[in-house]
Amino acid sequence: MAISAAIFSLLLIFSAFSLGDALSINHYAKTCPDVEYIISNAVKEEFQKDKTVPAALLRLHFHDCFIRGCDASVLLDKYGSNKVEKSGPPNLSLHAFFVIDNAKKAVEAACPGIVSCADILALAARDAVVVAGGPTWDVPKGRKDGRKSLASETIQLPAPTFNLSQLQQSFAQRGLNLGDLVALSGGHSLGFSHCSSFQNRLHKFDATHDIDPSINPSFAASLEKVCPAHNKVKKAGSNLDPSPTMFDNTYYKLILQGKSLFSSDQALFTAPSTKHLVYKYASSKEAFYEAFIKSMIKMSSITGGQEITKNCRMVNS
Ligand code: HEM
Ligand SMILES: *C1O[C@H](CO)[C@@H](O)[C@H](O)[C@H]1NC(C)=O
Ligand SMILES: *[C@@H]1O[C@H](CO)[C@@H](O)[C@H](O)[C@H]1NC(C)=O
Repeated sequence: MAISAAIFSLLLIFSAFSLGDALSINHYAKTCPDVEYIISNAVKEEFQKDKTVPAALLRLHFHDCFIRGCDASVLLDKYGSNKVEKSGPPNLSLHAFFVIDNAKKAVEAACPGIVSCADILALAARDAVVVAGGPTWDVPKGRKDGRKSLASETIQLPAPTFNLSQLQQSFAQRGLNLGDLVALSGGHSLGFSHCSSFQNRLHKFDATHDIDPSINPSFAASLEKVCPAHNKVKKAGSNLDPSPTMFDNTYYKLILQGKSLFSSDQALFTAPSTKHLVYKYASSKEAFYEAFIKSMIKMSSITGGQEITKNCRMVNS
């Protein structure tokens, strides 16, 4: 009885994995051998012009993977009367879409109809980390692109106001654990945030505090200056890290100092198991990089699509 139950659960595990496309590092070795070189050139070219491109690409890949799997649905433009993910509330930076367009054009010229937009985005996110000074790794490939993108589904993304149990649940729904949460949150080593994403910590935080007591007071005061209670400047905000174009482990050091931006960042410091990892990554860039790579591969292997789209902004007709 116990044995058959064990076999049954093993079967379940195997069938769950084989439902997805099997990804492999050599997926395009024969069909598009230069694909990685072409994409990294496209990323480097844009990075020369705009140092904020890596942050946008990394965030785009994360959002892609968290809604319908890494299927490039985040790249689709409005079709029919649907509002697509792109136009949903957590708005994404436009410049990253052009990088993917350029990469796709160059890839199609070399090997038409072979490489999915989801793979291009996964590779571009890796290249983004590399040009920003972070680690490199081999990206498994073979994703397919999805045909559906709905603005209404962007509410499924974790919110910056989430506490640890909400974050844990959001990640668990995608097969990611608390270790992955801590490592992947290190993506906040890059980029910028608008005031609206951390306003909750500065004004009317809870019944007894106007300002989040876990935030460093002088840091709170400096944020308060750019983001006053009735802030009217839509573009106002703060970098996520004092070195927002450089990928490193500063993010974890900021958490130790109460200088991380979001409640969701500070939340990593609220339970012993995640706190332990924050300390570990703050003191060792190598340990962070090793964990980040492992969790990126895990996150970017959540597949979901069906086709190889010709144009990353439109489903095939
Ligand atoms: C753990 C849950 C997460 C939450 C709640 C979260 C939330 C946010 C928010 C609110 C912003 C700022 C948006 C704005 O106001 O403009 C942001 C930016 C960013 N996030 Fe996250 N994020 C999470 C996880 C991740 C992950 C896993 C990655 C990548 C591995 C990532 C990468 C980024 C990057 C690079 C930016 C900066 C984007 C730019 O400057 O263009 N985030 N995130
Ligand atoms: C960004 O999201 C807001 C809703 O929060 C929406 O009104 C706006 O049109 C979006 N911007 C873009 C460029 O889609
Ligand atoms: C996290 O937030 C949820 C929803 O607001 C709440 O039910 C839960 O008690 C909170 N958990 C902790 C540990 O604060």
